[in-house]
Amino acid sequence: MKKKDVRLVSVLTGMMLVGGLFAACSDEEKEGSVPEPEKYSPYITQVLDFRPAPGQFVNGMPSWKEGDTQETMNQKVLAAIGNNKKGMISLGGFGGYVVVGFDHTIENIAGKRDFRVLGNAFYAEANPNPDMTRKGGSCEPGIVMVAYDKNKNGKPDDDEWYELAGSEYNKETTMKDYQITYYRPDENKEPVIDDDAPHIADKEYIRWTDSQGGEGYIAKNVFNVDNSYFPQWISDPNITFKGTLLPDNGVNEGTGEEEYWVLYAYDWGYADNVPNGDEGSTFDIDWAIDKKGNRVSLPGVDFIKVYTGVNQNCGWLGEVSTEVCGIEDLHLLVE
Ligand SMILES: [Ca+2]
Ligand SMILES: [Ca+2]
Ligand SMILES: [Ca+2]
Repeated sequence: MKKKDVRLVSVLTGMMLVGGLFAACSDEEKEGSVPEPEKYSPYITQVLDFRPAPGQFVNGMPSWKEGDTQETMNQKVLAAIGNNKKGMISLGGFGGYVVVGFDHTIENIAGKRDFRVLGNAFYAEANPNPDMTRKGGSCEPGIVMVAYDKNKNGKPDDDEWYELAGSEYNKETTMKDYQITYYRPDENKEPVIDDDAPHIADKEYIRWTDSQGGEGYIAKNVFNVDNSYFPQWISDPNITFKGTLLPDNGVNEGTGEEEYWVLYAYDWGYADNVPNGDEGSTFDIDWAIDKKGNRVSLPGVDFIKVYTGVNQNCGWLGEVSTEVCGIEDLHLLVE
């Protein structure tokens, strides 16, 4: 009962939000003749970098074509998720990231959430595990980092980045300064089939090693066999990512031979972790912490980075990969 109530409330809240947005749009249209244009855009206006980790939707969202470079891929990402387009990009496995910017500084207003990160997370209607109280479905949490352009050079410098510490930040199950390296695959190699996993086309497709002495593979699944899972505009033989590693959030709740993956949401503070209408998709710049874990007080942010925070392969679903559909400055949107 309680769980249903909570869900109902969140659905209603979502509907109210959507309703509010529509109302705002029509109000603006009505006032079209009044010369009071918005000074700044509430949406992403620039994409500075896009470096997904290997994954089944890499080279597809956005689509890579022969001749594309980092610069043209950045433009494609902007065309997809910038300026309120609400398309979608996939960041691939752990560490894969996008860095975006705005035409103004998103203000940090005290006591208020400041921006929303749109993803494609949703809650499952059913769960074979009747005892589960956590919300889950397709939740693929990404870490959010922010940069305030303190030296006003129009760029996010290394010492200007801060992580937003979400609900898992201080837990022992979360690993700081985790590092992973993915190795470019030989696309013509003999696939390694798993007789017990009919949905896997190559279980040893893209190898990775990590800073903990671990190793594994991004598997190729039968649903996405035609595209390479390794970002094709990057010519390096391997790519390395570093960041905060969240614990695995996918659980196979299936009984018997049937796989039934539920990807659970974390409590708060992650991208692509809860549905876009939920308050949990909004962020407070006051959650920023420095590399030592100390709170920092930022007047606002000029750049935002989102990266996949989990390194997990979920059977036929494939790797957990954060998707991003847009970012909104909440203070510039009419409430
Ligand atoms: Ca704030
Ligand atoms: Ca700067
Ligand atoms: Ca997702």
